[in-house]
Amino acid sequence: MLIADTAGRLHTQTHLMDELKKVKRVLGRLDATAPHEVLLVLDGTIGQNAVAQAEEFNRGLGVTGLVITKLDGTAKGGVVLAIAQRLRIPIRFIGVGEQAEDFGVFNASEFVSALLKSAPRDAAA
Ligand SMILES: Nc1nc2c(ncn2[C@@H]2O[C@H](COP(=O)(O)OP(=O)(O)OP(=O)(O)O)[C@@H](O)[C@H]2O)c(=O)[nH]1
Ligand SMILES: [Mg+2]
Repeated sequence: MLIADTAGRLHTQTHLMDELKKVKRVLGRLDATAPHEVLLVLDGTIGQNAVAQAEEFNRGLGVTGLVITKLDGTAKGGVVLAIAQRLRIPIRFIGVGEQAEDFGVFNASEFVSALLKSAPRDAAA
């Protein structure tokens, strides 16, 4: 198995986006079915901006899965819901801390339970 981990970039950096497209093209030349997965890693702390970024990367590269990191230390876990609704790209992995055990396969029902448990109680209730 080959994992090609690229350096981070913004979708507005045209030359770096072209570089990514080239990586994909070259892999496709070696094996017409490659790459078998194109994962986009998004920082969960950027909130709704993550949706816009994912849309742009998807347009240019055809993203097949998402990894959302830094869901610890942020109340913006709701971005996961926006991504699921708007993009329809599966979330494969999430990160909730800096240790290896804080990284794992995304489980939608576990995530929703945790999100509801951590939601602040309605002050009027
Ligand atoms: N709190 C927290 N920190 C994280 C999480 N994921 C990554 N980090 C930290 O964020 C920093 C950057 O992580 P990297 O894995 O180097 O990020 P990257 O996207 O590969 O960065 P580049 O390759 O430079 O583009 C490190 O200090 C990580 O420990 C997470 O889920 N939670
Ligand atoms: Mg890196």
